[in-house]
Amino acid sequence: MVLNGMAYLFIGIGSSGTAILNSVLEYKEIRRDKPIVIRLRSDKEWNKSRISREKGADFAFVISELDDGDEVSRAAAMLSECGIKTLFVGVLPAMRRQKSENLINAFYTLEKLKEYINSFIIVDNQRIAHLPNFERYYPRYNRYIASCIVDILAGVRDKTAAMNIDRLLSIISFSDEPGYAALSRASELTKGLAGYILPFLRHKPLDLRTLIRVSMEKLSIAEAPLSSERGITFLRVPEYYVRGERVDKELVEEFMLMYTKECYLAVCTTKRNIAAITNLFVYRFEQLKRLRELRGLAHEAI
Ligand SMILES: Nc1nc2c(ncn2[C@@H]2O[C@H](COP(=O)(O)OP(=O)(O)OP(=O)(O)O)[C@@H](O)[C@H]2O)c(=O)[nH]1
Ligand SMILES: [Mg+2]
Repeated sequence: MVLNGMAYLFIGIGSSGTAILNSVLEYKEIRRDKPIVIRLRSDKEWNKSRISREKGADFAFVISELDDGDEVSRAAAMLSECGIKTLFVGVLPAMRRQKSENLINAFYTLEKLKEYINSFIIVDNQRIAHLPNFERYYPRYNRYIASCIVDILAGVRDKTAAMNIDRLLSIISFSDEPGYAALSRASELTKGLAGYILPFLRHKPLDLRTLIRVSMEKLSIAEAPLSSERGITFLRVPEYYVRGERVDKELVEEFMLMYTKECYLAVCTTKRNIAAITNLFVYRFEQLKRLRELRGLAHEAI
């Protein structure tokens, strides 16, 4: 179970949670961690004993639907009973072509989970709802979210990145209310095609400004304000840049402070010729129109 010194559970709930989890598991670096994988599908196979046996886990990564809160509430209660820290990703239904019952349930699920969880990473399907037949884009959206999760885990795993699970969880939650976080990511090749064929060609200089700007266009919450309470940036680059001190951390911080009041940076390496920036922007409930809208629907229905 412990391979890179990090033992964790991966729990996917509902067809969205399971699909995103499967996309994450396509990455070899994740499979190498040998996480314990539990999929709770709509057939409601409940695997209580399995969670309770995993007391040695450093943390659990739960990716779940929110439309139907029973399963996820039980999982969260069980994890909290076992004292396992939980990093939670919840899929918010789009407004379009969804029964209002599902939207209202999503609000109540978030409320119910507050008892056990104090930070939510939100994957908002409304973000892709403008596309024709947007359901067809789920696989691509899932892969995008998976790439964010993989890079966050890389930052948590890397001992030199100054980020670990406790620090991450505390940054994304507030003392007086849960934090609601959006994901965003942008990447670029650090070598052109010629660099692949001729491996001795050097990596290009990093264009961190462009990476940050592009990533800001891809927040996982619809209509999220461009200014958040806190932000964590995970920067993943080939070792060449880290070794030669070619990463301008101050520039990243300066740029991030345009979008967030407090910012944290974790730099780690990748074996691929890719530079990627993954951000977690943390908001309070009232700052997010999408959450206020769901609450409005829930209150109207009473
Ligand atoms: N992002 C994303 N959303 C999905 C995916 N599959 C379903 N959804 C949507 O996510 C929300 C959460 O629902 P889920 O319970 O995961 O999916 P579901 O279609 O209700 O399926 P079951 O409950 O498992 O029968 C719903 O609004 C679904 O339309 C997916 O692969 N990716
Ligand atoms: Mg469902």
